[in-house]
Amino acid sequence: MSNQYVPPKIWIHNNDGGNKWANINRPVSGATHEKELPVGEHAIQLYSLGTPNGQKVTILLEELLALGIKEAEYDAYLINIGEGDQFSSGFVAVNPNSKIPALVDKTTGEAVNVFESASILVHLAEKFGHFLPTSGNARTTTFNWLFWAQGSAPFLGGGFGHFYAYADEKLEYPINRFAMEAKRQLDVLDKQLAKNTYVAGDQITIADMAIFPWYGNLVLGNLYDAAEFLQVENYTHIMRWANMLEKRPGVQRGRIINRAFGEEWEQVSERHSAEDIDKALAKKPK
Ligand SMILES: N[C@@H](CCC(=O)N[C@@H](CS)C(=O)NCC(=O)O)C(=O)O
Repeated sequence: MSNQYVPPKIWIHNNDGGNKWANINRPVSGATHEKELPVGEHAIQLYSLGTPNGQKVTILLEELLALGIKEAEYDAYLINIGEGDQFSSGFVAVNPNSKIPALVDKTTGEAVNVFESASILVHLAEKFGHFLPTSGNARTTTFNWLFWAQGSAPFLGGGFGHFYAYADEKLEYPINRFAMEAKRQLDVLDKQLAKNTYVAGDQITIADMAIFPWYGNLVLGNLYDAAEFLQVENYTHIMRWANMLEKRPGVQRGRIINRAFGEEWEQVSERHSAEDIDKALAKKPK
């Protein structure tokens, strides 16, 4: 017990310890530097990164485009959070919370800033009239699972993923605590998917698009290299659902946009037209 951390009376920010994130995050909000955001030709401008939270939005946009909705065309610009792009004056003006994804929608003429991934999903689903039931139990169920994802995934990402995969020092207490919570969440989702084809029933909704990038990627082995550690193959209903979603062209396209990591072929750092993704997919190894 002698080397145990004893919190000081007053917490002081110290950015010389920890991993790369220690130098980026600060205990205050706001811009660190002046820089405008780039603006493309479409009415929808997305500023994001291909992390699970970013993938939610690009999967929805690509699913909308797959339905033939041309008004969902968009420009997607890379916000490299490892380089501090989320703290530029331009990004902070769109999202004062300095986290991707953020979107500017000018489809109605007047620009509206949209941030928080679930808010973006609801905004786009309502605007285009797809993937969110308009009334009744199906709408409430979709919201139940959408909000479940928003409340649960930070324990998987910021909790389990941070301590298991990112923290330099592997600490037993937080890894145990968050592995237990991650498995509990997987069990909750598995039971829901045992009774339903998609998360909120027999139709795909924005709840699937919010949950797949975290829990689908986790069981498919695309997140934290934790498939064995968490014994994800035991969640057979999530496996079935994740494999089904992974085959959708909208998901395959959406998951590689604004990537600054992963395989070289999948790094579509910016997206301005369907061609940007087509070119990357053509390079995908068979
Ligand atoms: N609740 C937010 C979470 C977004 C979020 O955590 N984004 C991360 C990347 S996945 C981020 O931008 N981190 C940058 C930082 O913390 O400085 C949402 O759903 O949009």
